[in-house]
Amino acid sequence: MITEDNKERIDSLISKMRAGNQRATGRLLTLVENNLDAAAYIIKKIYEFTGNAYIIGITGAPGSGKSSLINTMIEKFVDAGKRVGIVAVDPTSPFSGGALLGDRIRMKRNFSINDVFIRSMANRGQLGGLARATKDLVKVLDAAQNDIILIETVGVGQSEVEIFKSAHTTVVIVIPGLGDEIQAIKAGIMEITDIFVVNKMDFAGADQKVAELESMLDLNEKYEVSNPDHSLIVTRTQGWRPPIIKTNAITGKNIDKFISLIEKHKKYLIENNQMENKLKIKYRSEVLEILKFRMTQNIEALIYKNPEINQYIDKIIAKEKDPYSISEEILLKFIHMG
Ligand SMILES: Nc1nc2c(ncn2[C@@H]2O[C@H](COP(=O)(O)OP(=O)(O)OP(=O)(O)O)[C@@H](O)[C@H]2O)c(=O)[nH]1
Ligand SMILES: [Mg+2]
Repeated sequence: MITEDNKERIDSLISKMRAGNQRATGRLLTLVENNLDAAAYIIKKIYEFTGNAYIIGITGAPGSGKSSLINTMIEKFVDAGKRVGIVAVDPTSPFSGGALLGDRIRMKRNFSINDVFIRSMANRGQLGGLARATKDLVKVLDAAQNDIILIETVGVGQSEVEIFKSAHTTVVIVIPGLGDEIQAIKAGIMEITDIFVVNKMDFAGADQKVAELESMLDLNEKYEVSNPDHSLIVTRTQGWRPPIIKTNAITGKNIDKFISLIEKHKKYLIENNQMENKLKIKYRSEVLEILKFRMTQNIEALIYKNPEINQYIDKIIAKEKDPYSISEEILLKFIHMG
């Protein structure tokens, strides 16, 4: 629940954010990340202002150079007169020790706070899930009039797939060496990638990595998704063969080419009327997630807080009824799906 006072405070933060105040944006992001009631209130208020940013998801194994690549991308975008927002999702992997990714996006230049806004998320325990929080943060940055939003995540697990449903272009970074890595994540990779980056091209084996990826793409003839409307897991673009680009995120080599691939992909989405498809996939799953979360909350409240439930549980203990029958009775009596 949010009080009227808090609503007023949030309304004023939204006005300030819309006028370009980045501190207000930061406070709204914190609310959206940590407080589900506030998130619902804020998203309802700002939704009409979203839909203008171009959203780019970037993933890859720990240490593959995601933050470094983002760093060079920021420079290019800012030089082109764009405002850039970044959401970095921190891995819980014990190898990373829980450090904040945002801190590791070492800026080579000092950008004006008006041009670049970075938010890192330190844990995966957000209410309603990590993907929910990430997607809502992206909406706030979108309404804050950023032209480009970059999302950094690690790996290609379920949360990442969910997050990348929000992205227009999804970039997967691999590095030379580690031949088995592609084998292991092949399935997940094929379902989300729009562009492959072979970063650390200065390392031995970059061309071999490109060849490996090309042959993986050759094997996968199906760039078509059979039923995109109902797709739960596939976020990549239909009919689009993901291009592969070698980069050096430190020297900036090939970054211009990489960015023009993103532009090419964007053009493809627009020319093939796939923007709307993306939105369908995105919002169907967002609504599903919100409903699942709300229903779970309601059911938990029923089971743990409603004393009437005791008599049902007692019947199970007394062996009068089994848990399945009791669940069906509870469903009929208390839960109205209509
Ligand atoms: N030689 C070389 N080193 C690179 C390149 N790109 C990144 N690095 C280095 O690789 C290390 C990891 O880079 P990050 O950008 O932090 O990688 P990341 O994928 O963001 O890492 P996590 O956020 O920890 O998963 C750093 O020491 C970078 O300087 C590259 O193209 N060539
Ligand atoms: Mg990083």
